[in-house]
Amino acid sequence: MADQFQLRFSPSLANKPKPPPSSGPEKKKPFNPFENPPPQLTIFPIGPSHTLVLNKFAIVPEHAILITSTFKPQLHLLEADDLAATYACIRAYHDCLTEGSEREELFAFFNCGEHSGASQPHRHMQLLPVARMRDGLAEGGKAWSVLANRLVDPVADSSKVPFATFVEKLNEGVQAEELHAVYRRLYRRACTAANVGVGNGDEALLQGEAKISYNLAMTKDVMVICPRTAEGGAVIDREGQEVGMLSLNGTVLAGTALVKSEKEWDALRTDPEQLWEILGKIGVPSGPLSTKI
Ligand code: B4P
Repeated sequence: MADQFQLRFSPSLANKPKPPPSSGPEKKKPFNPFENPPPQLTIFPIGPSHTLVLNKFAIVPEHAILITSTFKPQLHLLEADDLAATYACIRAYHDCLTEGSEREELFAFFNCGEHSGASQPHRHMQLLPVARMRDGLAEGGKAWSVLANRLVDPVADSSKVPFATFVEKLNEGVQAEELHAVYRRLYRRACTAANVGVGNGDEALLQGEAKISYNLAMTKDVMVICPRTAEGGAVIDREGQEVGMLSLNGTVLAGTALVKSEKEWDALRTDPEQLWEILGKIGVPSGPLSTKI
């Protein structure tokens, strides 16, 4: 299974501009890149409530972001229209078949909460073309496939990961209300696994801010939720020195991880087991609760 995990190296991200620390008496409101996205990055509106924009710091080409057209908190539970707009993008990408081309898939992910890899508070879903995630892999990326899709088969070796995931299949043409019902079921099971908010009744669990950190992934065929308890873990080189931190966001549910320094890259490539150990620390241990439907 470890060989089906994809490790990416993006040194340029280490130099990505960071917002200035917000200290001192005149605390400035942090910049929100999704409040008024520039026209060069704006693709088009998706329904009345969402807008598709390009990611300014994309790791793979065509990395798009689906933002709410007016501010909504990233930390709040998703609504039916968030999921419907995401599914509409996934479907449209799949159905758009030009002559001589093959059908292509989108991988959608959402980071929610302090341990999930999230940084922007304005609600947004991220969309990655699966074909672009294969670019550059050996033999056209035949050995790698999207982890979220593999998780529906609980007995397959390729579905085994050291953190709990909750997954349901999606019917073709699934509508907004059904997507929302699937999301709420998966979220409730993730809360149970994380032992958080359970016993307070659905009313408290399914309103307002999420009670857990989690990543959500969606493809044409599945929705997955992974409860998160840590953003990542330290990377250690052969001499036993800590050379950096591996941080994982929702792309972990595609079966990928990203490093930003050569030392981290070398340490993880020479010792792939270490990647597995870090993955074992980011969520709830996989076990009987982590069953699939
Ligand atoms: P968040 O949910 O808030 O956080 P994130 O994905 O972890 O992004 P962040 O920017 O914190 O992470 P990192 O440097 O590690 O998403 C915010 C999104 O908005 C990000 O996609 C960000 O790039 C984008 N954004 C920020 N400012 C913007 C602006 N002014 N205009 C438009 N978009 C803006 O990672 C950088 C990127 O690499 C992220 O997109 C991340 O999703 C991606 N990535 C990480 N692991 C990956 C992997 N294994 N494969 C492919 N891509 C990967």
